[in-house]
Amino acid sequence: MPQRTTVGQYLINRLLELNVNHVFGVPGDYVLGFFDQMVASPLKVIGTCTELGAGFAADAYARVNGLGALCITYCVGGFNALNAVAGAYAEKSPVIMISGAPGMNERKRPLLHHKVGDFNTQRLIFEKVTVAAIALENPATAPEQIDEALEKCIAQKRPIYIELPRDITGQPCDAPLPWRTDRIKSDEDALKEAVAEASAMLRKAKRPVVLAGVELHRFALQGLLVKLVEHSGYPIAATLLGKSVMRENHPQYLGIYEGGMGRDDVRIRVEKADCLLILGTLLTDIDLGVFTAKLDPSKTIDAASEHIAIKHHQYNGVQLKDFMDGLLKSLPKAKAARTQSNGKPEKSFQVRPKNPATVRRFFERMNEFLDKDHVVISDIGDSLFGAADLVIHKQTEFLSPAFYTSMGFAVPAALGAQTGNRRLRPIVFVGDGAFQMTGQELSTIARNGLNPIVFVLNNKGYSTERFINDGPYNDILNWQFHLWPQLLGIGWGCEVRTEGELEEALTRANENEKSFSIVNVHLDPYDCSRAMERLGLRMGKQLPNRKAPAKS
Ligand SMILES: Cc1ncc(C[n+]2csc(CCOP(=O)(O)OP(=O)(O)O)c2C)c(N)n1
Ligand SMILES: [Mg+2]
Repeated sequence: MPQRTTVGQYLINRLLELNVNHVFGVPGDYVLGFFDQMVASPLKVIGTCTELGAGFAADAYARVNGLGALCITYCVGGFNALNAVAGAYAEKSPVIMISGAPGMNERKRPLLHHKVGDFNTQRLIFEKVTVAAIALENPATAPEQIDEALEKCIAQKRPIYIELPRDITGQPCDAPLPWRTDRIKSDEDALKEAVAEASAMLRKAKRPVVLAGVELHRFALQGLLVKLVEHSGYPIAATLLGKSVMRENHPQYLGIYEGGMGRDDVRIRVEKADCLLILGTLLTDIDLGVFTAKLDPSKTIDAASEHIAIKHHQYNGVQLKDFMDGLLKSLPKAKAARTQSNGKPEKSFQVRPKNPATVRRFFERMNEFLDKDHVVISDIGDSLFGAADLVIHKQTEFLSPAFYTSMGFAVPAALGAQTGNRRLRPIVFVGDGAFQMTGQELSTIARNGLNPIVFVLNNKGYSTERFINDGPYNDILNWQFHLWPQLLGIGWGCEVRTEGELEEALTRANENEKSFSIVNVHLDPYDCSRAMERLGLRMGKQLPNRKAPAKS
């Protein structure tokens, strides 16, 4: 006879077995029973201010830890988290979303609170942004449904949705057997042919370059990437979404390639390559510098988890890892790898204490401030564009929603990333607009004794949009961001207007290891990063120079 457990307990056991030790979320009556089961287990429940915050936190936890989870109530909670789950889907982050639901035995009454449409509405909506959306309506089949969904989440690195009616969570079912990880195998013939074609192209090339993307991180292939690059001696660039997939002070590393938005030296090396080996990228419009990139498919090998294309030939059924392993075996070992300049400033930063803080000088200074124990988390806007030129010292230590580009990711992501790895100290770059969306998760950060340093790049509004189309709709209230510690009763904050004040803030924030620090960096609304300026220039746009909005 198989051992017995309950449906909720089965799910909890699987989470723990898969190294998900924390679940972010907000309770509600449809999910309280499952919250009680989680609290009684070794899982730690991290209550957030909003479900959106829980979603971003679970996404960042997944990026750092391999898998992440959130648990929320029906519809009012679920739809609050939808944007974060959609972002995780777009950017391939394996998030497990668990939602409570009305009990099966109460569904005869149609007008139950939180319900919208019929009892399938929430699941059907999540079907579009997950690789499996299941409702555990029958305890007998629940174990199999859970395992199938988890397998898809792990294999495709995309979110899944699990709906748990409140009267099912305590119902008996079979206990889990130990988790089996059967890796999907490549089609041998297709693999052989793909490796042979790619290897012949690369051997002939005089100026080959590797372009690495985010999937190498998601599928834990960074080690293999380093081996391949060091073996072949090829120079390597990364996409913005894949930033830090390889440590950026590696001698073969060129920098971030992002078409016309990126540094010219990197752009020229990538676009002038006579064979470009693209590995694990999504090649989004942002990665392609808003389509200013000029990549020639006839010189390109594009290998990712869902496709392999060599020039115009498509190969099906080839796993990215097997393809990279095959290349490693078939390419000759380089005599010596050429050392690249990776954009790290040679001169050390000279502080000009009285000068007003600017975006460019801020990020130049940050380049020196960053340490190997930091995880850099950028929200979108100039926080992301400016951070693109930072040099990240270790792997996997730059998180941002660089494709889906939802504002509000960074502060909750700091919660998720540091919960996933307590040894990492998050350095958060967030715009004043993005902070106003989810900054209240500082409260959850404070409650959990975390110590990120949050830099609010306060340019008094939606500057990215000012560069596209300016108008009064881009002005927002100038919050006193540095006063959050007073509101919460924990933390340390200050204002920065000059380079001298920034120095002082960096020292104090660094020393404040016990709680979060928040630095309100005042910037001119029309000041911008090099990337934003490069993009403007390449797109032939005149950068706006409107007068600053009235002080509020
Ligand atoms: C959730 C969400 N809403 C709206 C947008 C559209 N949008 C893109 S950039 C931007 C302004 C960002 O402002 P801020 O966070 O202050 O950064 P800045 O551009 O000023 O550096 C907006 C509103 C978005 N990307 N995400
Ligand atoms: Mg702003």
